[in-house]
Amino acid sequence: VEKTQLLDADAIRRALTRISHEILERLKGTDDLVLVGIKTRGIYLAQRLAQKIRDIEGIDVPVGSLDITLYRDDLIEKHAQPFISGAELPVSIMNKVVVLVDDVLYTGRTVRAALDALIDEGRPRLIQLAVLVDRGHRELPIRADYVGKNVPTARTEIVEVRLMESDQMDQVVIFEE
Ligand code: 3GP
Ligand code: 5GP
Ligand code: MG
Repeated sequence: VEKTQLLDADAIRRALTRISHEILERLKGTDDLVLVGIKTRGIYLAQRLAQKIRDIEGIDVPVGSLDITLYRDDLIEKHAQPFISGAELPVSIMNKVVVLVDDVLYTGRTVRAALDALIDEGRPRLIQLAVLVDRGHRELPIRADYVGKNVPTARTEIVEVRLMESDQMDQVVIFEE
């Protein structure tokens, strides 16, 4: 299949730098901030945002993770039911400001499950969402507060996010199944 590059390593780095500045500007600093990455690549992106915030502000922001599994074997099947299969939160999120981080936002069902999990863990004061790619096709009233790149897609397309931590390179490509 033919793959088209949406973001190269520099573009990913710049998008994450911009998002880290946007987070600091919108939240007026790092007070009560906790970053929570969603399963594999969202966790790596949350860790990178924390590193950038450390570079900019000299402050260590806690990074947690949520493992959300989809009740489906076909990745592009509709009406998937995500469920939380694990959570690691290094600090209490009660009254905290949580920025959820995922690589791709699609139907919004995973984020909805993540919101459930966070609210179960202790009521945060504010929850925001940061994603590297918003590919559209929401099935729930969910939007991202911070977006690396908006990419209009067909449902039949697949966005592949490759990150050094798991894929030996930084790149986002799109292709038709
Ligand atoms: P990631 O979140 O670490 O990138 O769910 C496991 C992996 O499968 C995810 O890993 C994601 O890349 C991919 N994935 C999950 N759901 C979808 C989907 O609806 N479409 C596509 N293209 N990939 C998906
Ligand atoms: P949702 O449909 O719930 O928004 O997305 C389901 C999960 O699969 C999320 O973790 C999301 O990051 C991931 N996902 C959805 N579509 C894609 C895609 O096209 N590419 C990649 N890499 N991940 C996707
Ligand atoms: Mg993801």
